[in-house]
Amino acid sequence: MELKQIPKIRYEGPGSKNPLSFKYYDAGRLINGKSMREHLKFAMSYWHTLCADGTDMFGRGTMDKSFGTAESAMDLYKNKAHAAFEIMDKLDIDYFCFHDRDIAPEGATIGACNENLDEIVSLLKELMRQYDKKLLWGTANCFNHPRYAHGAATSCEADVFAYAAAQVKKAIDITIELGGSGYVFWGGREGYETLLNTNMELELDNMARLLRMAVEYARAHGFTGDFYIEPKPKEPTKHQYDFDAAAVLAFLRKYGLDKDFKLNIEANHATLAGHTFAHELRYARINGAFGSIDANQGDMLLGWDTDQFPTNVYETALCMYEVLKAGGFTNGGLNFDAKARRASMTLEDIFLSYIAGMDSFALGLLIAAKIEADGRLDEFVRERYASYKSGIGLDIVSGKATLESLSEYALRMGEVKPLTSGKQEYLESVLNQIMFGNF
Ligand code: XUL
Ligand code: CO
Repeated sequence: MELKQIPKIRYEGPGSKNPLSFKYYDAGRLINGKSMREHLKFAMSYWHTLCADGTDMFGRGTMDKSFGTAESAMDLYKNKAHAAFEIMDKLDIDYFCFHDRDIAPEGATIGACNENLDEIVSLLKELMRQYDKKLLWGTANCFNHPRYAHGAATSCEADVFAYAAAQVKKAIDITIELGGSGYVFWGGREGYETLLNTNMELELDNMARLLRMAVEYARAHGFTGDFYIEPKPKEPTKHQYDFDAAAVLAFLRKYGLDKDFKLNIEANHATLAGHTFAHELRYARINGAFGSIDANQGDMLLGWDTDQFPTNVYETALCMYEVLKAGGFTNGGLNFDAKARRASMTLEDIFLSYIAGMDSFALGLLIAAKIEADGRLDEFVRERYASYKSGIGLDIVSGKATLESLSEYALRMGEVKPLTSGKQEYLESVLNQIMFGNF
């Protein structure tokens, strides 16, 4: 099947058996007064959708991502650009995200890379206008090329740091040029394999230096969007510095960068760090750092970043619950940092995968709104901490209590036993009831 043969994907409802239709994602449907489109802010990842061809550690590509014939590398990337917008148009996805090296071929020098980028960026700008699409965020790929073997900002070689800085500058320029509402730093190879050869202190200081330079440059050149760090604990390096939301926030605070950065939370990165997706979102939210989401899922039986399209509705529901609690997205959105499996190799599979992901998030949103409307979970949590609303609890949270006053209070009390049940099983069954309702 060729791209032009794929129809526009439309909402047909849960009863439809047409694979090329949405069963739950109904863009205009209002949830709490806001359309599904506005709540979910779906974005297409350029790298997985237009570039990844199924290559893995044990085998070559299985997918044809050339999107037509091409005489030159530039023609190939122009084909990809046209295909990108046709895919977004057919899926009714409003946003996209890219790395500099996804959209244009590398040149022999950074100057040549930049020239290639300029040509493609003007094409993207035209296509964005024509199709009415927006850039959610841009980023620089400072991890693929062999020069980044020791990292980019954390490389032991200053020339590599300089090269990465040049790449980041250009990626910021094109993000601004295309009106992007965000700029992401995922720490590619910013980590280490062994402390035996690593000056961790210098590497972390340097990583902060590059981020500071990026913020200063972008703000001076009119970038008003959000900067994000995307935590990930491992892969490609054994120990990535941006391990998880907590580690990233501590890093940002140490270097005084916390006002400039929010977090881009990825589901599969959360689980690699030994957390749930919702944990990372909650951690970001309560620290005022919730920014954007890389929507995907991992495989609990595999220990790496499988970047699967999200279909686990428990996960999408608890994710959207956090998004609703955060008051929704501002500059961020739901970027499908996800790829079809190597054996799902047809062009149609791209669409089936996105439909699966978008429908799973539409369900997640519907369920999250139901959880809020039902109120039992919120009420349970409120009640669970009710002891802090009055008496000694209120003294503790208001700052009135001291170690001495609490000691006097405890001496008067005698033995203390827990009075309340955590009721985990009950709450899980409430969630099931909300999710599945009547059959
Ligand atoms: C890698 C990953 C990246 C970032 C952008 O695991 O998630 O694609 O999202 O660099
Ligand atoms: Co990602």
